[in-house]
Amino acid sequence: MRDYNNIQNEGLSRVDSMSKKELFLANLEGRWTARTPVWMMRQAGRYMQEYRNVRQRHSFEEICKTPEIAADVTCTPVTLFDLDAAIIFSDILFVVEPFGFKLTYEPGPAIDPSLSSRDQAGRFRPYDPVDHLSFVGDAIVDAKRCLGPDIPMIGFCGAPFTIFCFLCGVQAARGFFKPYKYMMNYTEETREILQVISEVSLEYLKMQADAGADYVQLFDTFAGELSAEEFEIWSKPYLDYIINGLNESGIPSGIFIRNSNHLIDSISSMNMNSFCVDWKGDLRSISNRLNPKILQGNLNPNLMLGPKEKVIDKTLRILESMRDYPGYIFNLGHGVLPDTPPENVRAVVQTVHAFER
Ligand code: 1CP
Repeated sequence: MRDYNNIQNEGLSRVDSMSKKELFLANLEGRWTARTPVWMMRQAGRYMQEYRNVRQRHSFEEICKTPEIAADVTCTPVTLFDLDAAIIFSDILFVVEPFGFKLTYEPGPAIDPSLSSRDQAGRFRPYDPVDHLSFVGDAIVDAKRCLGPDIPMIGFCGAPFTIFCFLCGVQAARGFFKPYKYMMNYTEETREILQVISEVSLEYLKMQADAGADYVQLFDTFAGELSAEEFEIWSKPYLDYIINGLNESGIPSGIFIRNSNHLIDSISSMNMNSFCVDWKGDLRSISNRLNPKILQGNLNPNLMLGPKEKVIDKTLRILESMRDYPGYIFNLGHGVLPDTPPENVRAVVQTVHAFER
């Protein structure tokens, strides 16, 4: 058996002759490939010294809104760790600013004012993302220029329900009574708000695809707070709206939901290309329930805080369980944590690359 603890930069071409983009897109189409592509949610961030250096000179907002800097931060982990896809460096919450909400990062996001009264629903009018969020498209163009045509680029936005939670004042995944209070008391207004966010989000993702995103991911991080029945009311119709629009434009898409185990049946009936699974469920048994959906996931990001050997062991067990599955992209079950040793990120990538299916 190969010694996975001693892999020294084995070249990709040795394992598979497809380019990274071909490999990524083949899996998104549900094709089996000899090698598994790998990227990580929050692959650029505070766990990297290179990112912390940039953060000493610039605020988070400055990085995201200055295309050259955002592009540079996007490319650094891809080249440093040999990842198989880039995800544009940005955040899900910039969409709220054109609705007239003040957004600050400390470093977690805070939105002012919070959404709490019925009349605030009047603020939500569709706007053109090209007029307000073009810095994201420009960053994609710049990052593609630096990475070249063979690296797939991932665009993203927040799902309407998750954006709504932040608008109502959910912070650090606490305070879910706030969106419930608004939804239950101002049901019609909530529907209108979610619909406007959906329309803007669809245009925003199309803009990212026009700029060069090869795949777009919707982050519905907080949808797992909903019961399966509530998910059908407050999240799924709006995800469906966006996914159907993307499908009409031929843009490959995927969804991430944290704590999604109880939602798998609902998710099975949706039309996105891929589903990104959190770390709590067993990927293979979820794949049986979701078949033939393309899966991404699901290494527990908390394990990445431990010794490299344990990280490699769990990575190999996930890869083994998905060995014969057509359409699988390795990822974590949530974002890379700030305390993660970069060597562990490198070890995961090298282990996935060396694993012949
Ligand atoms: O420099 C800093 O300290 C800022 C920390 C930071 C970073 C690095 C924030 C603030 N956002 C980001 C980047 C980011 N956010 C990316 C970058 C691309 C990559 O993956 O490399 C992405 C995809 C996001 C998406 C995002 N932002 C989500 C969905 C994914 C997830 O993590 O669940 C969410 C929920 C946010 C909100 C947000 N922005 C920042 C923080 C710390 C948070 C989470 C706050 C919370 O959960 O309450």
